[in-house]
Amino acid sequence: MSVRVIEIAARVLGTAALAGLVACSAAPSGSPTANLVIADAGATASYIVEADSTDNAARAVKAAGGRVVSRLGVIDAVEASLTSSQHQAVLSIQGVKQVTPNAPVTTLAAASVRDNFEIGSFANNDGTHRWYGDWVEQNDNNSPHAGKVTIGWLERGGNRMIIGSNGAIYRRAATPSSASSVTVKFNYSRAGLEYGEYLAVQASANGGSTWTEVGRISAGNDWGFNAASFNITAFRGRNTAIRFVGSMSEGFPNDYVDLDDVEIAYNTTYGEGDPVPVDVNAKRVHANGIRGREIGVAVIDTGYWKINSLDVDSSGQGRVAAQYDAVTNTVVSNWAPVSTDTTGHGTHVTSLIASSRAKGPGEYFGVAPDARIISIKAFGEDGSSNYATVIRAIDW
Ligand SMILES: [Ca+2]
Ligand SMILES: [Ca+2]
Ligand SMILES: [Ca+2]
Repeated sequence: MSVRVIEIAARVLGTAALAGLVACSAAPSGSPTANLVIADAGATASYIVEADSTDNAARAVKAAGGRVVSRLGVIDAVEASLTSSQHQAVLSIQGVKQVTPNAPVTTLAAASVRDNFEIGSFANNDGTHRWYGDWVEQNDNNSPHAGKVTIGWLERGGNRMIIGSNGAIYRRAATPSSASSVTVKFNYSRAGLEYGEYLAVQASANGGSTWTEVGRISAGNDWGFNAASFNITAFRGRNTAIRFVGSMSEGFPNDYVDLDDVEIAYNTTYGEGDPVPVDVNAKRVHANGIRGREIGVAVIDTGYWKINSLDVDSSGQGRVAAQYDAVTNTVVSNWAPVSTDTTGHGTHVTSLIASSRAKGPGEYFGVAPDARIISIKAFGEDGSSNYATVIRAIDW
């Protein structure tokens, strides 16, 4: 079974470029005529016509008087130029399964990593995506329950992060290198901050090797919380990090800043089903009950992006067994998927292999919708790596 799946995966990977092309240009719709506006009955528009085979799709287009522009073998379809009446005629031809307007689409979706500090832990995840690692204290005792930095400590009000004196804390998150906007947002409340005392807000594009101040919470006293946000788009990418650094003469209970609902918000082109919103056409494999169950597939590429159709198998069970970052030689997660791929190639390949998005009863977009995924990141933003990293990836 594993050999068959791998063979099919290899065949599919050879057509990845085509699938990507279709993915970027097609907007599948449940109703074939949805989104269709043609003012002039004689005007033509571009469609993707899917049938039970590419030949039959081409025959249907010709029978309706339309023009076949290109063949899309991987999805048993053709790209076609059709008038409104030809479009209607194609829909009525037996064997035609779906006619989709070939319109450009944008799949930008809002996403975030976030911590509401409801639990006294460095590891909380309250956003749509998981942070890349836990909060890390500096100048303190590495405890969320005591010291200059505390999280969710009930004696201090609970459900918030509190920073006093010269306490500092940072956390990393992978943000898409293609994101048009990345923002750090939080609520804050100050106590005892006189002139010259402040909390610095910093960002890093290299995981915390170097920091840049992007904002500052300066002197004041607050009865409630205020909202703050700072643009950190310049620090986007797989190694984005934020840090809060105290500069106060004393700690709690004299000088401190309460922080709550700390969030890095960004937009992503990874919507549900992306980056492979087309069927790889492994229906004969699926019809035989072969879905990759009990098989682990290791993908050595640019990493993983959290998408429901990858996070879970066809029965909704978690199946991302492990993530390893060979570039930094760290285990990123076990059974708790984290976004690490900020370019998309690794996620695209993983989707071709394993997407559990349902096409129809017993049919799935990916080849092996029930396979376990082991995602190994061995290539950086620009697709480059080195011998040692790739060997480390294979070895792991
Ligand atoms: Ca502490
Ligand atoms: Ca809270
Ligand atoms: Ca003070």
